[in-house]
Amino acid sequence: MSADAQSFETKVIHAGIEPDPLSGAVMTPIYQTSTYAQSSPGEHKGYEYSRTDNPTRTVLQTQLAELEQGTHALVFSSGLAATDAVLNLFQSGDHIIAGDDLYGGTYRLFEKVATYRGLEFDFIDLNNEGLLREKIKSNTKLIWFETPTNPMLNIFDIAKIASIAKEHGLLSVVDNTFMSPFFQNPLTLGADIVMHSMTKYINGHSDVVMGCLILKDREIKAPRTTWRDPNFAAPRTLYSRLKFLQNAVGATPGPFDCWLVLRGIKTLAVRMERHAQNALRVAHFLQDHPTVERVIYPGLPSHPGHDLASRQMRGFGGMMTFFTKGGLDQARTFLENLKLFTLAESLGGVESLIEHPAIMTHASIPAELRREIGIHDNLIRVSAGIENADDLIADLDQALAKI
Ligand code: P1T
Repeated sequence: MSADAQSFETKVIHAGIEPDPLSGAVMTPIYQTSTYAQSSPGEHKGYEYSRTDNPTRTVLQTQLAELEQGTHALVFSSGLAATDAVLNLFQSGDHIIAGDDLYGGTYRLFEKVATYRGLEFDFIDLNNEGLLREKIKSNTKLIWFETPTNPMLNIFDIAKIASIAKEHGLLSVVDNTFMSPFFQNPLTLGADIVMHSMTKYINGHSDVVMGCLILKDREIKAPRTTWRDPNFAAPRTLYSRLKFLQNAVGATPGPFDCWLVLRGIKTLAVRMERHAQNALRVAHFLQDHPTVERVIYPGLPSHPGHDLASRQMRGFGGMMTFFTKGGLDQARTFLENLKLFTLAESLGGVESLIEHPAIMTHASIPAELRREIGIHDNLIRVSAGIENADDLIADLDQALAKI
């Protein structure tokens, strides 16, 4: 059976995984080495130095490419390092259009670091096609977005945005962290690159920080060259350019972390199913609760993006946000009284996490902009874990009663 014909549940166990050629080990070994012996200068078994390549990392990259239906994947030492590799494709004066709701750290990287390097940004509602077309300028190179977005869970139309990008010769990148490849595959909808914070669902156990880029390789236009060495031929395909950057910049994960993710991926399908089941139960409970003002979960028909989400996603995931009645004091009281949910940044682990975006994950977004996006002081974000849903609801119920 070809790998393409296999179902996702089979791929997470088998895709890219072969018994170790040296020993027959069924589980991928941790090649805990920084360097590799050469028999003569330049003669080696395909590995020279672990920043450049490592066999444990290679297996992980092969598997990720298959899960997202891409041809190539590259892993980085965090989601933000993966994002930065994409930014490094561009140079001063280039313009990027980004969705108007992003993880706070991504916004900070764009606004505080990349802007300093001379890149220009517009953050817009990408569902407003007229506005998107209006913002595309002669120096625009990229459209970057999350869907569902963090933390407001807005849904953007991947196929439509990717086709507008193609029309204008722009790259499109989807941060697919909230869905994982189990529920959504942006490459099949026309996106050029999928980015994941693997710190979240892909690893799934809150014990690794890592990111990746997955793509279908193609020729890209070489950017205006600023290389001092006229003999340096900049890699011409998207993958070779990003692979060059992965090694040249060097934000690569170690082999043990790669192995932990390989282990975590094996349960991705069963975890995602349970995350989504629990999230729907919790969303219904919160929606009916008298101290809750509004729940935002793409799986609820009341979500404005529910129909689009039903078309482009295969499930609704484990993330939701809701507004408590009252303000910061009430939200704080609720969060301080939870016993099972852990108050912590991050998401997508087997354990349920909860957080306050305005003070925690999205604090780096200026207060005025936060309010425009909808990140008010009574907004709470929930990452539903895979525990028993009744236990989760009982915990939320007792803490809401304290408000
Ligand atoms: O934390 P890191 O692995 O560098 O990934 C950054 C990142 C990128 N994209 C999305 C959608 C994310 O949610 C994140 C990280 N987010 C959190 C830590 C959080 O609690 O939202």
